[in-house]
Amino acid sequence: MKKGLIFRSTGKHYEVLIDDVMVSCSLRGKIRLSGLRTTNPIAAGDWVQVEVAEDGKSGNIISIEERKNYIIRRSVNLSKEAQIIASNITRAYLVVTLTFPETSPGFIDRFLVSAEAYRIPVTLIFHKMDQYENREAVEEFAKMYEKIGYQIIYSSIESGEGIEQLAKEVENGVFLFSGQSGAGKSSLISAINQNDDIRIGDVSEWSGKGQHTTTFAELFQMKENTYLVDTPGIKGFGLVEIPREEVGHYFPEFFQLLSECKFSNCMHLNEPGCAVISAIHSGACSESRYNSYVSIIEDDLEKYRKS
Ligand SMILES: Nc1nc2c(ncn2[C@@H]2O[C@H](COP(=O)(O)OP(=O)(O)O)[C@@H](O)[C@H]2O)c(=O)[nH]1
Ligand SMILES: [Mg+2]
Ligand SMILES: [Zn+2]
Repeated sequence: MKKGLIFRSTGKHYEVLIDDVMVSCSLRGKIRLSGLRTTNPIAAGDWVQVEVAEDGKSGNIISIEERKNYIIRRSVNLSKEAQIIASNITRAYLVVTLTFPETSPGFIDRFLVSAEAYRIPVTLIFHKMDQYENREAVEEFAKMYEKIGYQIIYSSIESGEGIEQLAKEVENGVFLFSGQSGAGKSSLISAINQNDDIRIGDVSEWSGKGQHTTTFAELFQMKENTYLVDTPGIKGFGLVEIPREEVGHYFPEFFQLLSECKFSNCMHLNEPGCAVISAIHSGACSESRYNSYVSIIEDDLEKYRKS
């Protein structure tokens, strides 16, 4: 039995890095995971135990090691089925473009809640900075998140801004790049990756097997012990698994105020003496964050509960 790291999958086949060799694996039987209903039992970033065939080129995945964390999203509206995007993430980079294409605050906040729930640190990358005529507007929006405690990077492939910093930061770990389709995830990954051949393994053979690049996340090895995860463009980000009373815990600036609310179990909706609502009124907290909060509770979680 050998331990390996899942690089990519089509849902049926898995490319697993074992002792620096890419082995094409399949999954025999069912792998049971604690009550989690997912469309994919194994995701990029998972560590697995593999029984490797004698020729060393193929293998069977026997078991999966416990995940340190993962990013999950509801795969279809009104469905309880969820998709694990990637697991065992050291830091997530959320690539944000405010206009090309538009990334909505709701999308950003849902991603942040998801990451907070599993304690995955997030950096917001405000990308394609070369394209903005009004840089100040982007910075003003970004500073709202900086104030809450998220790291911010401004970047552009065109001007080179932020690229060197980003390349230096990704060191030792699995670094996820997420964001809306067309935001520039794949471009950023190739820009910071010094390896000429970032795809290890026989890609020509692999790419015939399905649309893995558009459906599933995939790992790239940047250097030893450093992996970058490219994710498929996602249009929406439905939340799962979070009890509605807990959503407020994953908005750090609201959670901080909870002890000042009149009720210790305040949901910050219409309770009297709510410190969060006062903070929204005084401008200390952002209204757009609050709108996302309410929409997650009233929209996502209601749909999830009813399904
Ligand atoms: N102007 C500009 N365009 C960029 C930048 N980065 C990426 N793009 C373009 O944005 C489009 C989408 O990029 P891609 O990396 O495929 O996005 P992904 O869907 O998030 O992987 C492509 O046409 C890129 O050339 C940038 O910094 N500035
Ligand atoms: Mg891409
Ligand atoms: Zn409150």
